[in-house]
Amino acid sequence: MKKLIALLLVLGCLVYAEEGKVFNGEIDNFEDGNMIEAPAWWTFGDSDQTVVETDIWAKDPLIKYLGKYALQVKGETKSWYVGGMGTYLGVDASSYTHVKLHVYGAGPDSGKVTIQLFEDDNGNTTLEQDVNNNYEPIFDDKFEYELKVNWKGWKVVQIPFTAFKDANRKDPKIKDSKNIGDGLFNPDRLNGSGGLLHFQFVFLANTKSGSIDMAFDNIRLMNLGGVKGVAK
Ligand SMILES: [Ca+2]
Ligand SMILES: [Ca+2]
Ligand SMILES: [Ca+2]
Ligand SMILES: [Ca+2]
Repeated sequence: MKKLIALLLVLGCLVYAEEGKVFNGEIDNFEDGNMIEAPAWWTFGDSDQTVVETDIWAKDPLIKYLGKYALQVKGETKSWYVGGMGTYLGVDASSYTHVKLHVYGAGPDSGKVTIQLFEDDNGNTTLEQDVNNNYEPIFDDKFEYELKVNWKGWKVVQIPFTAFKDANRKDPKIKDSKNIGDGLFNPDRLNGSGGLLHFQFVFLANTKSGSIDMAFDNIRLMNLGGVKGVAK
């Protein structure tokens, strides 16, 4: 009996360790003052991401929602693409309907951010990526939404999952293109699926040769009612 209890305790701890903390929709508010833990973000390209103190925006009406820190993103390009950042989630996002975040723009030419959601379709909690093809997914869906940041100051942005488009599906106009993933936005953790695996930003300039100047805070998933996410 003692052995059985000990075994159950060990199993309980293993399950707890694997589950980690319960996902409540929050992705990052940068209040730990960094972007390398809780969650750890990876970066790519030439965009410059810096966690900054929010007092530089003290006069902004939304300052009270920003806490002490937010993430500033700047950069330059000669060919549209500047860079990006992403993080691993591995969560069941099926009870949420929107991506919600605070976005700072520096005016009409702040740039564009493509928000990417990668979810697991072959039930292995991993996003298999093709290192020879721009790290594109091999088996799992990639959904995208492009946000043009053309305002000045902080703003709340709410994007319904239904506005995201399947970015890796067969396009008859593109030779050799094929359907990757199951074409459904199904970020649940059923049948071994890791659910919503990666959350990623890709930054682009408005003009071929140009710069970006924006900031982000309070990045999260929300359930705002309406249609639950089935993007097409
Ligand atoms: Ca913050
Ligand atoms: Ca996978
Ligand atoms: Ca797809
Ligand atoms: Ca899918």
